[in-house]
Amino acid sequence: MATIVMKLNGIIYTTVMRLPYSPANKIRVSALLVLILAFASISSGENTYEDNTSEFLKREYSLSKPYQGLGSSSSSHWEFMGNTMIMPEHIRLTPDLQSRQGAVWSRIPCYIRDWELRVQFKIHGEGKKNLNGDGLAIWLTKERMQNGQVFGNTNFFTGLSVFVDTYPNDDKQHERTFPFISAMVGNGSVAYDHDRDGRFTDLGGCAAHVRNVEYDTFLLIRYMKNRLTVMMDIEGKQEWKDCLDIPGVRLPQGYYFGISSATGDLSDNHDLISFKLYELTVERSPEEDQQEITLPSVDYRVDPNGNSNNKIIHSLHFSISYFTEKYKCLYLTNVFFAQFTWRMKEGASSPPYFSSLFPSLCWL
Ligand SMILES: *[C@@H]1O[C@H](CO)[C@@H](O)[C@H](O)[C@H]1NC(C)=O
Ligand SMILES: *[C@@H]1O[C@H](CO)[C@@H](O)[C@H](O)[C@H]1NC(C)=O
Ligand SMILES: [Ca+2]
Repeated sequence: MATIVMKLNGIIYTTVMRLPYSPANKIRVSALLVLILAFASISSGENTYEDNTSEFLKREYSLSKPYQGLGSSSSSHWEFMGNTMIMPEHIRLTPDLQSRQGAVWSRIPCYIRDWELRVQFKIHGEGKKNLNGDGLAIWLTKERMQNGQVFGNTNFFTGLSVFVDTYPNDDKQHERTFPFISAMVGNGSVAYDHDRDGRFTDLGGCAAHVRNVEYDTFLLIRYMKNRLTVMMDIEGKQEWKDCLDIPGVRLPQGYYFGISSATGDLSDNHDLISFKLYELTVERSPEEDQQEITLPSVDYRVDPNGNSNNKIIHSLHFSISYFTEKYKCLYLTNVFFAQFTWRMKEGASSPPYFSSLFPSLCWL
């Protein structure tokens, strides 16, 4: 791919040299450059994950039909609590009744550094849209088997959670459509604010139409090289759609996986169908291997009150810097983005060929 890009760049270079300056020529050159960028991102998108990553299902951290590893004996890998009911086809965390809570928790602390979790779940009930609640949460935390106000788990938790929030508690804000998937990293001293749907502490998220749908709904959570990615397959198309992608998420080892759910005045059936953890094998440098993390944290969090333009710029920045990191031109891209951000702030429209030039140069 790099050679193709190099060749294309060569063609452009000669074309630019030969063509007399005119607006039409300028457009042609811009179009070519945009094409190169498209090429570059397609190939890098494949490479980042497929190249040197192999995955293995870890049975001790997984749960699937007929849920044999789940029980109260200490030899079982999973434990359940609250109103949880184990059925042949699913684990019902809560029935479609008011004020119920249920959860299942792994008994084994997890020391896998890079992993991917695929959860199949089903949320369904009698209530009309927005007259149902509250949703479910997937956890990797220091605490386990506790009751509480955060989707059936304790508040001030320490670790990672991914919420599938089906009820808009904070109805003053209309910028979110529910159900809404979001993620949070807690360090034990930060509260999840249920009345505000956690928007002051979340790392972002996406709307996800997962309730009362006839097809299977899946969530994918990947934690690889301190990068948290959440994707979903909820439209019956057997393909993952992006929801959230955050670098610089630091999680300690030895935490517990779990999934919990709660209903309040409003309710739903919250069913877990399968929970599958895959270990990802990732190459690391010796320095990366030595990093010891003691408290969960996130290097960078987008300000929820910031305007959406900034959010787009930041997520663009992160994806591009991730791709280019591999090719050692992070610095160039950062300079370019500083300029780009500045231009956007000033209200100037950035010429498209300019924005595509830098990332494609990085590929040479
Ligand atoms: C993948 O990793 C293996 C060792 O883990 C190494 O020998 C191989 O060269 C790597 N392949 C690529 C394409 O980086
Ligand atoms: C926990 O996170 C909050 C918010 O990011 C921060 O203000 C606080 O200092 C952190 N606590 C510790 C013990 O690091
Ligand atoms: Ca809510």
